[in-house]
Amino acid sequence: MPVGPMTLSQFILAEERRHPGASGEFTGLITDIALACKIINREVGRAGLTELLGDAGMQNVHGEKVQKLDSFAHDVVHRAIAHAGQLAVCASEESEDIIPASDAHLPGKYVVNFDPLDGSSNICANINIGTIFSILPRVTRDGPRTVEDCLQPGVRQVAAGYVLYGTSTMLVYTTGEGVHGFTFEPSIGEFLLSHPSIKTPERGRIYSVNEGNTERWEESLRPYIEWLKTDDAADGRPYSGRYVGSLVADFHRNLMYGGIYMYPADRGHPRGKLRVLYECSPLAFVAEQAGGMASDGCRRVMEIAPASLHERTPLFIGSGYDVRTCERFLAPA
Ligand code: P6P
Repeated sequence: MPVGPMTLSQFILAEERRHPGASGEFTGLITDIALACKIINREVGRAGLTELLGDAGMQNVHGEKVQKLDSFAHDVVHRAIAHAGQLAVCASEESEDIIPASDAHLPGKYVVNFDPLDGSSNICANINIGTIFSILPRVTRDGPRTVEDCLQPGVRQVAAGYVLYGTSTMLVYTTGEGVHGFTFEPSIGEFLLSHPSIKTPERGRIYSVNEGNTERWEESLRPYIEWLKTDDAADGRPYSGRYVGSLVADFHRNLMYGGIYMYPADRGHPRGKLRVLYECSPLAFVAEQAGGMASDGCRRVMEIAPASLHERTPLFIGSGYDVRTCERFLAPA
């Protein structure tokens, strides 16, 4: 009887065994994040039925006010990662400040920056949304955990990834040794290895950007977008425009097919819209590990050390050829 594909837990344990010094704390943390995403997946899949859209204004069985899906997802992830001692401190898109691990046990050695439910405004249209996570080592020694533990450049990440809630729910992550995709099998409640060693095409034929903002962009971006749309069959252009408006969905499609996702600075978003710590850095780690690139227009996103938790950056991410070409158009003449 074939055993079937490897589960996420089996894969992570096999990875742990390849690192003799591993304490198992990291394994526990990734497993806890996956558990949280299974719970979020269940609620996202039934949101239209259980009034989780917006503030339902009703109480659940515990007498608690039923929360918006974003804060629900935040609570689920925080509860899952903060319970067992691997966590020192975390930061969330849903929390203004850092959330130190409780003093109930010795603080762990890991930091988690996460976006509990990115693109949740799309849930009412049944469009794919996602959870994004970034895991880093604690930098403060003993004593209180501080915001410095969270404010680290992407090159310091020990792991990063996302869960895409959609037609099938997938967990995609990297620890710096390639990118691996797991598809959720609800009948057994497990993420199963379905996409080992994901590599993104060196060049794609898809570009993803909100062209409704064209008039607000810096001048140098428009020639690049026009270049992408020029009919030059010998060079594989025009590219196809694909923009879901849900970062994880757009990123994952381009990761698999090749292409470039852009959220540039514009008059409405002078530093871009997407946040460094829990959107751009983790996806940049995945993109680079899959053979792609992630730039703010002129430098690696992974080298950005944000000065504040919710700092934003312009983001150009995807196939190496496409990101490099975009940078050439954006470079000062
Ligand atoms: P716009 C969702 O709000 C989000 O953060 C990303 O998921 C998405 O890619 C982007 O914003 C869409 O922004 O301004 O194009 O609607």
